[in-house]
Amino acid sequence: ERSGGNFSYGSYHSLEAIYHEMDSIATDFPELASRVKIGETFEKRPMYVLKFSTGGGKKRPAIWLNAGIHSREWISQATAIWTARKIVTDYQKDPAVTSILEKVDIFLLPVANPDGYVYTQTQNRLWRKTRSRNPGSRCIGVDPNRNWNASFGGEGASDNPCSEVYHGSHPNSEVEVKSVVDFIQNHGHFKCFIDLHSYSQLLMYPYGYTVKKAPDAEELDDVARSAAEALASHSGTKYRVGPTCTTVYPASGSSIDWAYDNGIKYAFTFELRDTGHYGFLLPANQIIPTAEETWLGLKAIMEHVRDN
Ligand code: ING
Ligand code: ZN
Repeated sequence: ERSGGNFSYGSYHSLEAIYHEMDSIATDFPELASRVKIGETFEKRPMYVLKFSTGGGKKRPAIWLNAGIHSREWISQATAIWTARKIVTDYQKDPAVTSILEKVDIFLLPVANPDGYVYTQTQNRLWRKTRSRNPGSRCIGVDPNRNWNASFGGEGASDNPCSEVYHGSHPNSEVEVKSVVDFIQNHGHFKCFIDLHSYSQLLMYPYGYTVKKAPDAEELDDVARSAAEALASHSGTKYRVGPTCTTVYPASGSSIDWAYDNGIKYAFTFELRDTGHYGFLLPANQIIPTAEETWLGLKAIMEHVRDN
């Protein structure tokens, strides 16, 4: 079972500690979990995903769980690593987890923006973007949730490198985004992409780049509503549900719009706790309650993916 067991899930951790815990999970459950390097960041840090799979050779349909694309949204990375431990401990105990993993593989990227995450821990707690250099500007970084090839450069993104929503020089200019895109495209069987952000308590689906309804909007709305209901059943936390564009604001070049337009129908973004009292600075004593309730929402989505 657990070898180390000294990682405290109710605390925020350094990148190094999160990477070490990912390694421990893979070591504790070698037949279920493995740590895979998918690339390197601008500052040459490794990017690691945890792969959960019960199937041998043949490629199963897969679910991508993305977290921490915006570095300051610490509840996202913390929820993701808790979720990793939850998956391995509940496999063969929770029939839902067991049946999901009989049919699909899960890939979890807990820190999608490692350079930014380190920067929030050492220099500026509220840093959102990557840490890449922008030629011709003194400002640093690109918004990695405006950098995907989905109506790139459209509404809700900025061409000013000093903006918090700077889209970058071209789609996938950020190596952190490109690494995920390449991995997903090379794999070829992803049918679900979930991105964890904070804050606002929202569960959204495409589109962000247009007010046009996605072809699958009705199904996605149904799935999101049942996920939000499952989430609320834990302790009453209320989520609003809807398409990104009209639920928060227009935003082009986002991860879930790219996923959806590239054949990954079940594309969702969670905006986790809270609604603004603490905002990005959510106290650590809310990590486990947030992760527990979010897990119920994630499971509802993954069960739908399993069956469809
Ligand atoms: N919010 C998201 C952002 O990237 C979002 C909202 C979700 C936009 C999905 C586009 C697609 O701005 C936060 N808090 O980052
Ligand atoms: Zn975000």
